[in-house]
Amino acid sequence: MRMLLIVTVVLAFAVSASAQMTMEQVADFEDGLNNGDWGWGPASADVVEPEGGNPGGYLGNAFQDTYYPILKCGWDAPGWCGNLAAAGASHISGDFITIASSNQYIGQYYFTVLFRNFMGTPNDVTDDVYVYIDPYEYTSPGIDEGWKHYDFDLPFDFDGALGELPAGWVGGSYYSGNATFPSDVTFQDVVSNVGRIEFWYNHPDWGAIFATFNTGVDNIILTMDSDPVAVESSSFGDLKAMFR
Ligand SMILES: [Ca+2]
Ligand SMILES: [Ca+2]
Repeated sequence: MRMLLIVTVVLAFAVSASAQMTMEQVADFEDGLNNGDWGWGPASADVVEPEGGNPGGYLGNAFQDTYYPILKCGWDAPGWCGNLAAAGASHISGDFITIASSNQYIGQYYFTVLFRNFMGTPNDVTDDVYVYIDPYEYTSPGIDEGWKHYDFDLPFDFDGALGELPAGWVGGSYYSGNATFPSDVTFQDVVSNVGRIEFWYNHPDWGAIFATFNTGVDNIILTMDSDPVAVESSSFGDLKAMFR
């Protein structure tokens, strides 16, 4: 009995110690909640369904007429955006499903996660800078493939020079192109000022045919050391403007 008590105390300590080391931001779409304000758009078609997820509730959108789905969190979504480097973000994962699509080849398209710095102007894409994981390693969930799990490591402690990216990462901007990271920006400039996280069902540098999509997502989990500190998303753009 005494041994059992000791074991219980040690276990309780171990659990509380590990809980202090990492934290997770979770969107599991239970109880009708959408933590992070995720959606594909149009917003009216983004629906938290109570059943059919992996498990339980999930976010679905059965009315997408587009080239390919892109799931986005809300602008500067609390807990998901801001200074993800300082927060020690190390991992993001999620479960995705393609319930139906008129593009039967969607499962052969590449899949990736993209982190965007709005440079202070969410309504103007021409100054945005972004980085994403080399999409050639992952393909999108195909029709009838069911729930597909994705798991991405985030090397957000990478401290590179201007224009430099960690191995396996690609960057882009409006003017340099979707697969050319600008030479006047660092990786840290982007990951320390994330305004939106986006999951792409295609290589960001590729076109696609126009099609219909019915998609779902569940269990988006961002692993960090601490909550991200919200940053004034205009700060980097303003600073830069001062030196132009
Ligand atoms: Ca769920
Ligand atoms: Ca912008």
